[in-house]
Amino acid sequence: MVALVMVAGANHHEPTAHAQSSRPPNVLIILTDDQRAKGTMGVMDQTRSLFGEGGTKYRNGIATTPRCCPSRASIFTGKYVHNHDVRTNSDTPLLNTTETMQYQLKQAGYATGIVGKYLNAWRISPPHFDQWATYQRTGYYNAVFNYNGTIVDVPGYSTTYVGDKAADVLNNFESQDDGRPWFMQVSPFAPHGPAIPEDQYASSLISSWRDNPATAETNRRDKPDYIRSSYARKSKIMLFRERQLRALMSVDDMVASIFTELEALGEAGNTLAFFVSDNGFHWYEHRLAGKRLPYDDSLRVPFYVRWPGHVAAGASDRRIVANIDFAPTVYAAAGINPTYRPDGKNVFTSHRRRILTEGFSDSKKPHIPDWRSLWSPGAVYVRYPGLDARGTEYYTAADKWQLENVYRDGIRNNTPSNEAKLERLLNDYSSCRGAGCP
Ligand SMILES: [Ca+2]
Ligand SMILES: [Ca+2]
Ligand SMILES: [Ca+2]
Repeated sequence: MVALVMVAGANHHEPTAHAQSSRPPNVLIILTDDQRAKGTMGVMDQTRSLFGEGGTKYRNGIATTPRCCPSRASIFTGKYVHNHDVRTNSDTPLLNTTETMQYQLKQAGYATGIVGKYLNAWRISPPHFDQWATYQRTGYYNAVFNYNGTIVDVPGYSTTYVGDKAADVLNNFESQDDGRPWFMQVSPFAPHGPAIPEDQYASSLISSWRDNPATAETNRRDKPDYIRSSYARKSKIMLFRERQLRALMSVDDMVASIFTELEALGEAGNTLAFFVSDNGFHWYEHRLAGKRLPYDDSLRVPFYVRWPGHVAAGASDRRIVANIDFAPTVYAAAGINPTYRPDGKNVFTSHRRRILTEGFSDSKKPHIPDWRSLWSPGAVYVRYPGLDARGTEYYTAADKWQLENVYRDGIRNNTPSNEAKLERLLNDYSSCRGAGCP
């Protein structure tokens, strides 16, 4: 294995001697559940200090399919959903677990661990992990875990338990063989609904909500029928927002505790660490609550990368990056040639103009149809394979709140060549594989 030297984004600097001679890095992915990008990091001072000041913040981080298991399978594999086949939360048996980071890194000599959520509805021990403490039953208090094969009732707060077990697994790896690199995913259930805060944060002050143009959108006649017929109760979402933010306060403590442990073990320096969420969440934007939709509040996730000496500290990067990029980035950093071809790209070297996002219907919310979209910051083209063309959406770069779908009068009537080009790209990308993917 060889360590590559890479420098992210705006703050270009020369690689250090340490970087050039370093061993393959440990890899840590901290993955939250249903944490949207907008308005959630403000309660996470410690995480922003570690990852924002200590690493690079990607402002255009995307979940290519904004839903739990499809997105988590994309993180493990580096593939789009149309190539790993986990389209819904019940499709997890379809995952080929040898085409995952845990399998490929383990084969290359890494110790592998996972603490927290693996894949919903998965009730056996997670394959290709040496150590684990995974939710057998999710929840905030009184969750049930599978800790290295033993079922454990956890009456206390589960986010805290996840942090404690992450420290235990790290200590086990380091005491067994300090020279062996490890891969670990830490994935608390928070701030997924019901987002019950830890007792100490149950009445913590939350900054007051400020409406944005998308939450104030009253005219939705431009949008497809399934959107126009969906309504959320604003008062209910506002209370849920407060619970989510309070639940994130404990995640912030958990992140800090893991880095305290890494420092104590002397491992904080050569650890390539990511902080990300599996999907976004609407807080009343377009009068909607929840995820799974082709709009920015579903797609955008917090996205930070930290690797001292390799990744610029305190930098902000506007390139488009996504859940499918973790595996390719990790393989490059560890100097591993995987036995399969991921669809994503190395975040340190890629320069996309746009990305494919895709949603898949299922019986749980049958009113949400299949969709495919070309996404770039502000300009979005959405097609619904099962709906006629009247459902198509196009939002221009000038309409960053996605308030006025101009497909009918903007694209279709005025710029037919542009529409043909978008349609051709979307068709190509919807079945892309490996290097052919955007
Ligand atoms: Ca989720
Ligand atoms: Ca070590
Ligand atoms: Ca509108």
